[in-house]
Amino acid sequence: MVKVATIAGSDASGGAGLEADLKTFEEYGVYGMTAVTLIATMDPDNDWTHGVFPLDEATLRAQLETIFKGVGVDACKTGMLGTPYAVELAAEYIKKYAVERYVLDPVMICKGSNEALNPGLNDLVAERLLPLSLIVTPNLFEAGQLAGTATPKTIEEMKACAKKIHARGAKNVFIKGGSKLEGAASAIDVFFDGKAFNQVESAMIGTKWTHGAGCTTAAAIAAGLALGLEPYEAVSRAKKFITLSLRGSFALNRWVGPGNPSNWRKSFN
Ligand code: PXL
Repeated sequence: MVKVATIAGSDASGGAGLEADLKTFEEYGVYGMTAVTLIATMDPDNDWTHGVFPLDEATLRAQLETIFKGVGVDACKTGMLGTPYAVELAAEYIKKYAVERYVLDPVMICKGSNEALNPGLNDLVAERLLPLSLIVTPNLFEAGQLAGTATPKTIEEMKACAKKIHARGAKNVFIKGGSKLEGAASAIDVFFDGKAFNQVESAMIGTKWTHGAGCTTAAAIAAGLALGLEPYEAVSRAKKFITLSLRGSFALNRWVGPGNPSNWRKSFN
């Protein structure tokens, strides 16, 4: 059985974080394992305000021992890390166990909350984790932050960011969110392997229920890599997977709605 680990936060509402990762791993037919960094909650009495409850360092380390020493992985991804020690521990285990297929989802912001979760942490993530990553998957905002530029507004600016992020050590850069560029007619994401650019394109999906889309995309890429796909193949399959997932998106309540990672099954009916 092919095995994939996610080092990420738990989203109590089930749409993002490690819940989205596990659902995605299941759809890819790979075995999922989780090292929980924090638990994210949302307050229905306070306009769905997010709470973040990190697990302590020893608890995180014990989970990483279980996974990396006790079992072994074919690929792993990181999501919301939340604390400096979670960043350091993720780097330590990825290095110690020489994980080559590592996908860095540089989660900096949650949809529904519009401030960066922990701005001080972003530099540490870039320093420790970018050089270890086979693929990094920023959205437009995160790409600007990692590149040290403004948030890209055009495909050309996305490409310029991708070059800068590659220069900081990521082997492949996949910038998502081309659907949000001004005047975008389709959802164009940018992939850069250090030599050439590829645009990964899908039709625009008119939904505001996109909670967990970033997590699902990165999890799908990690699962594809674990199954032996090359980076660009894993990315283009993940793009198809997230497009189908978003086609099945739905409201959980008046604040939030996720995609549906199992929605690809309908394309065979
Ligand atoms: O979608 C980003 C994200 C990642 N991880 C966790 C989250 C969220 C957003 O809510 O809760 C745990």
